[in-house]
Amino acid sequence: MEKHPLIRAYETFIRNRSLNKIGIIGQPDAGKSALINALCPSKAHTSVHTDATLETTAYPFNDYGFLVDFPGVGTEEVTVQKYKKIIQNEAAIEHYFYIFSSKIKEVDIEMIKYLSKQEKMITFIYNKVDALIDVNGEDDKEILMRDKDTELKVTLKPYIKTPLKYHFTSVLDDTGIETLKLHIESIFEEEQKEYMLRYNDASYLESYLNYKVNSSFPKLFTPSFKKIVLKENFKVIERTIMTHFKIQEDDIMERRKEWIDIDKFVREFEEMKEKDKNNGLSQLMEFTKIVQLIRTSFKMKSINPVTVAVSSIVEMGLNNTFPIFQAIAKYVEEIKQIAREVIEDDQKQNNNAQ
Ligand SMILES: Nc1nc2c(ncn2[C@@H]2O[C@H](COP(=O)(O)OP(=O)(O)OP(=O)(O)O)[C@@H](O)[C@H]2O)c(=O)[nH]1
Ligand SMILES: [Mg+2]
Repeated sequence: MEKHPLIRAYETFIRNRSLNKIGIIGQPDAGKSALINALCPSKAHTSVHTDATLETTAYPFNDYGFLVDFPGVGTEEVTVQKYKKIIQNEAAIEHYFYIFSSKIKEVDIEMIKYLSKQEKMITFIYNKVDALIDVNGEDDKEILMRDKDTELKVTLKPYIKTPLKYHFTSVLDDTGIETLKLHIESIFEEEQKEYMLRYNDASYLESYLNYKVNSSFPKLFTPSFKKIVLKENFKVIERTIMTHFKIQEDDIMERRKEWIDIDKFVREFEEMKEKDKNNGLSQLMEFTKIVQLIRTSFKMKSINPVTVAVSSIVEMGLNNTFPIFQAIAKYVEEIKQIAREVIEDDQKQNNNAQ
């Protein structure tokens, strides 16, 4: 069955808030980009030094996870200070792969200390293991790899609590690539669970719906709003709000068994006002009340856009606009409630399917 457009929009909202990225960081020329090429279906830029990676780029690993290519640590182009900024900008990345292909340097230690202080998880990878050769011509891979692990332990033990062990890889002869893929999949699987938790979390749903209410304001109070109000052409407003929330006619009919009408709300609020006539509002009072109503209904922090929108209407000499604004606010509330029900139904279905 085709997914409801509202459900798809909500999924994107949740996905954009998930942390399913792994940062690929490490020594210059260590083969970070080459590893990404070996792991991801799309291609990263590998270098012959001239096109070294200088910014971060995210490459999709699968449907819900990205590998992010970082520049090499300790080059003239990117200072350590600049590097820390790049990491700060990528605050959503919680997991880093630190790629080595030679001796551990001071800058590596500084960056690793920094990452660990930011509470990032780090996996240590030693790439180009095919080229691992001892200065004495010693060629026993097992011994050379053990020595590398020892260097890692001894150097980083003061700063890192997690077990210090390299994952050895070679892009050239495919060593360790498949197991690295499995490792990445297991990290993203955790993320997928997190995603489901967030998807079903009432507070995420609330913040999504509030965001929709909030962002509907500029769509409603456009220059043509005056004309619409003058002609009492409320169908246009209904359409705008429904489209904005991605609510379809069927959603309303199935859940309410009748059409929701701004027109009807206006009449209701007018009647209420009529009964209240004795404490008759002055035009200024009405203006203030409208501004207040819009601010609270649309959760507007700044009063400016509201006053601009409202004053242009009141300037038209339109008295008695308060019921119209009340009716629109009520309509937005109703559509928001239907959107909530559509998403909650999907959450229930997901839970039953599990
Ligand atoms: N022998 C060998 N060479 C490799 C391996 N992986 C990458 N290379 C080579 O190393 C060079 C650098 O690779 P890149 O992937 O550009 O390295 P990088 O870490 O992204 O480099 P920067 O972005 O400049 O920091 C290229 O010439 C690759 O072909 C490997 O496993 N073994
Ligand atoms: Mg690179």
